[in-house]
Amino acid sequence: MGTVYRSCTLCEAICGLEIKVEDGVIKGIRGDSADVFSHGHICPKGPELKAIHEDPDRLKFPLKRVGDKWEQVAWETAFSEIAARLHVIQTASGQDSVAYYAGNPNVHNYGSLLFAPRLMKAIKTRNIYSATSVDQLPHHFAALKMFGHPLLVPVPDVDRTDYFLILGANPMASNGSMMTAPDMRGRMKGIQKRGGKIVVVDPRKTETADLADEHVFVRPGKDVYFLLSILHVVLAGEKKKTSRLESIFQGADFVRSLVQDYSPEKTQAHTGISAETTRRIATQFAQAKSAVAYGRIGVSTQTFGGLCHWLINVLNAITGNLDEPGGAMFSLPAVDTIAAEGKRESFGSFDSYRSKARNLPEFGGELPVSALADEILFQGEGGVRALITSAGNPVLSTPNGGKLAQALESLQLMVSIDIYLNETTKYAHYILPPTSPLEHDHYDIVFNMLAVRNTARYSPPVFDPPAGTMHDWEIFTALTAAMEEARSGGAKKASSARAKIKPTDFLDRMLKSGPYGSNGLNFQKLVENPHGVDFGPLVPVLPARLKTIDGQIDLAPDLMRRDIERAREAMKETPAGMILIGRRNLRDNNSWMHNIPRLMNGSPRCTLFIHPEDAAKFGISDGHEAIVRSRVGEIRLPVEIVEEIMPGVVSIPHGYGHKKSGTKMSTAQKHAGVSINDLTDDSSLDELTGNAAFNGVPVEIRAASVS
Ligand SMILES: Nc1nc2c(c(=O)[nH]1)N[C@H]1C(S)=C(S)[C@@H](COP(=O)(O)OP(=O)(O)OC[C@H]3O[C@@H](n4cnc5c(=O)[nH]c(N)nc54)[C@H](O)[C@@H]3O)O[C@H]1N2
Ligand SMILES: Nc1nc2c(c(=O)[nH]1)N[C@H]1C(S)=C(S)[C@@H](COP(=O)(O)OP(=O)(O)OC[C@H]3O[C@@H](n4cnc5c(=O)[nH]c(N)nc54)[C@H](O)[C@@H]3O)O[C@H]1N2
Ligand code: SF4
Ligand SMILES: [Mo]
Repeated sequence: MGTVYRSCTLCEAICGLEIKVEDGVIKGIRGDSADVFSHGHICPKGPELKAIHEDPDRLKFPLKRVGDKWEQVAWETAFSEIAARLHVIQTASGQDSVAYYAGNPNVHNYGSLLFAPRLMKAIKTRNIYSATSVDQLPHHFAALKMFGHPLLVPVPDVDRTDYFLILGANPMASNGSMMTAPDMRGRMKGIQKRGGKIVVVDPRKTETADLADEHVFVRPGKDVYFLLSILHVVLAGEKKKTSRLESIFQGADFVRSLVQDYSPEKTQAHTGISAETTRRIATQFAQAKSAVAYGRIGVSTQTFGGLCHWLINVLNAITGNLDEPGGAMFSLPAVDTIAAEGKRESFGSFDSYRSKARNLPEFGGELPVSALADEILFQGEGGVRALITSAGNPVLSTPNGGKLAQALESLQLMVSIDIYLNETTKYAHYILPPTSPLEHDHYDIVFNMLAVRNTARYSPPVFDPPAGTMHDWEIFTALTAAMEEARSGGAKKASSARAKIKPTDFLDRMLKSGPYGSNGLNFQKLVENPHGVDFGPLVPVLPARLKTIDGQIDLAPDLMRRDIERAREAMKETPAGMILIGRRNLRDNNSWMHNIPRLMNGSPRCTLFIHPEDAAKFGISDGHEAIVRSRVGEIRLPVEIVEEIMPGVVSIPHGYGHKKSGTKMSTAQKHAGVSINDLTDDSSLDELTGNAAFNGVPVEIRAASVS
């Protein structure tokens, strides 16, 4: 019997786990009460790492599709065949004819993060995509333009704030995002115990809104006008405090004159939020001892995502809450990739090239994944002919997934690095399955960067990898070497070219050169502290940590100044009929955990939430099915009539639609549901950042005939 302490890699909360193992079998997984950050908190998904590990449907060896059959293939054969074909395709159709898509679990896997870039470099393509452009791209965009680095993303200091304004986030379901904070329920209760206040702005009265002091319905996609009006009131009234950083703010005059046009009286018809409510929230925010505005998926994945995150940062800054305790702060992570980059002219690129078919701008070396289907379908020079996916399920997770699925069928070669045969990987010619999450080690590079407290923790593997299996990072290394060999016409031997370096070698180096290295932090120190090392609450880090060339904070970047005109124009549009938004459930994890029986019991979750007034209007009764149609598609699903959704709005969770046959997962097949992304529109983007606009999709609803 042994006990392994490690952190959970399923979501951003990085909870500490205590895993009991006997004779090579997991006997129990529970929260690690000694974890310096999560103190024993977990959610129902954490213990299911055992079920993922033991899932008979999880792939264990490489597969090759021959006709419509899957055959087992040796790793070395797969690598050399793939590399040879990629080389032929690139020789015939150019380097950019090979595309790469990285899905969400990559950021929960430090081996992938450290070794995937080597493969990118070997492939030398501009057609790189990831889940970033269906998720948090607007945060990075605002961070780059305002603070000079895409990763300088402020996080709400929830443990000290007196006023927490939440827009479009539901941490009670998601466990927090771009805000690593295990036990958000406890932390939110802490705010209220201190006498603080929580206000939630959301078109649905969510589980988080239920916990808050106030919930305000907002029309989907109209937050930008609410934020402008909040700033209107704040800048016209008295503020409790001014910012310590005011002397390095640029563009404050632009903001001041801009928001004059957006009185709450003028925007209330657009937002659905009364002028009186907006005025009260603005005044409370400005008068609070400390306050922080925080926005997530609801305001990131909509047509004004970039503007929303810019205005949220501006609000925190001008009320004196940027880089101050209780406000929007920056982490100082033990592995500090931002500081490690040193000084140079520009961090992160934008619009240095564009996608071939859609002419959409690159950000940070990536193109918007909403463009991927069109780039594959593009027949001219520069079209995508081959695709590598890693830990991604874009058929279910990107807008107009049905169109993408069709496009995938036309690829000359598709390779998927994935643990399952699913709605996306079924189109691959080769599936390369890595080891299970419990068979490799981990250090959270990404989420410590977004954490509400500075801590560090190393996760050792629970099991040795079975013979003949490979970790994600080893697959990247092997593919990289195979590509180099194919390019050199065999002169450079793949096996000898393989790097001997392991993720832990990087980790030790990064910890030593990080902010706590001089105090003795290194890999060994983390191994000796299995429950983590605590460096305390967040500390002010500006202006030192800024990466802007002039050392200033730009409150009104040029691109935002220009994009605000788009929002102004949109005020003239007549409101559409019914509007579709998304939602998450605590027991889901995007598209890929529906094969876990214990997470799937209870009533079906892939349902349409509709307000009683609307249900009556469309003649839909509870338990019946509705047909939902958008510009791009139509789906049919069961209805739940609920008061918690705003009239005029309907909601469907994403990640379902497992009947897209050819997949193996038996439990997921039973709870198949339908895909909201057969309705979301690949042509509807945040035009500023290129991020997908999942929220605010115009739809038509009708009752399905009862059979
Ligand atoms: N309508 C709508 N669509 C959305 C969203 C929404 O709110 N609404 N949210 C968006 C967001 S925020 C995100 S992040 C994306 C997610 O988009 P994706 O990342 O494309 O989708 P996931 O469902 O996370 O798929 C993860 C894949 O990784 C595989 N996998 C799991 N663990 C590992 C591993 O350790 N190694 C490897 N190699 N593979 C692994 C799984 O089998 C699965 O195929 O979805 C987006 N889509
Ligand atoms: N259980 C579970 N946890 C997860 C995931 C999961 O799939 N399941 N996915 C993980 C991932 S990849 C991510 S990125 C995070 C996301 O973390 P969150 O952003 O906290 O997740 P959501 O529950 O999608 O919350 C988005 C909220 O925005 C609201 N909303 C929709 N449209 C609008 C709008 O126009 N304006 C406003 N103000 N609100 C709007 C929705 O009603 C919803 O309540 O969750 C992570 N954690
Ligand atoms: S909250 Fe997230 S990190 Fe914590 S146990 Fe649940 S899935 Fe894992
Ligand atoms: Mo995400």
